Amino acid sequence: MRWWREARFGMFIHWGVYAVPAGTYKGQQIPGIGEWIMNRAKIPVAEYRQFARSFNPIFYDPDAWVRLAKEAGMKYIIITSKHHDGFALFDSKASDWDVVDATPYGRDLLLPLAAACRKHGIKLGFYYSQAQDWVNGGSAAGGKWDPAQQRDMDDYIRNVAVPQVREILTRYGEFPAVLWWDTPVDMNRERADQLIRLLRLKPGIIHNNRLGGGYRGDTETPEQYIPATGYPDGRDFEVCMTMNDTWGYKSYDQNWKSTETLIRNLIDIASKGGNYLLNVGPTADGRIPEPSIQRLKEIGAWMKVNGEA
Ligand code: FUL
Repeated sequence: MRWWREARFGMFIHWGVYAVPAGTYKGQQIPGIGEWIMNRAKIPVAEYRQFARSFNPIFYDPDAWVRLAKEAGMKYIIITSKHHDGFALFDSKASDWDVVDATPYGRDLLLPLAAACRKHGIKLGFYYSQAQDWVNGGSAAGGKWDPAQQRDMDDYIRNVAVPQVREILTRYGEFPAVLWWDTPVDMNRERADQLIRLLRLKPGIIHNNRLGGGYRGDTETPEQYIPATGYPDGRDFEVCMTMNDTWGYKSYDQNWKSTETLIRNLIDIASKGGNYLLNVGPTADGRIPEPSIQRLKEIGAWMKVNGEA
């Protein structure tokens, strides 16, 4: 845990096909977090898949993203290799619902990010939604809404989640340094065991407390709030937080926290021994929203004066 404890500050990246509708479906602004739009608006699988045709991140500049993080004083990046909508940012052999098979862009998005992180000395971790998968037959919070989702969950775990986690653990050199599980809906010991076993492929990998099946993982993950104190037994913790009110890009969410608030949060969390994982939600054409860039640059300027060299 040494590098992670010293890191204190990381960048969360929520990026996927949900950046195409960007919060609006059939002319309606859908309430809630943007990456949940498929679930919130009950969009049928076939229809949601069509969004991938417009996912074409031609402005994607992973080197610039990593420099932005580094200049803000961040020491690591966690990116959504696959979120609840099941869309993989890598070339998966276990599903055609990925950036290579389903989008005009057609290239693995994680490979150049791993290369940029390596070059700049930033650690890279992967978020992977192991339980919820609304396209490949995983679980769905609140129930399923399309007959196309009726695949058996054990079949999904065995034939999608397990091979995909193996893929992301073995293709990116020394990365991922972190496996960030999420929302253990319908996870049990047997399902979790199949996934945890794979972590042997990456000795020293850090994983969080969201796998399910009774596993506690290495880190606590308070979401959108800062705990009043540190955790009992000195459990490591990482506060994840949005800069506005969504993780995945929403075109009309302009409820940005001030830079001052973000810096105070970082200080508060660090004073309690935790890490701050601050989110950006890039657009479907591959840009980090300007208000996020501005804030990260301002944090960087503060870091230069007040941070560790
Ligand atoms: C939650 C997810 O459901 C959100 O979409 C987001 O990824 C957040 C960090 O974790 O539980």
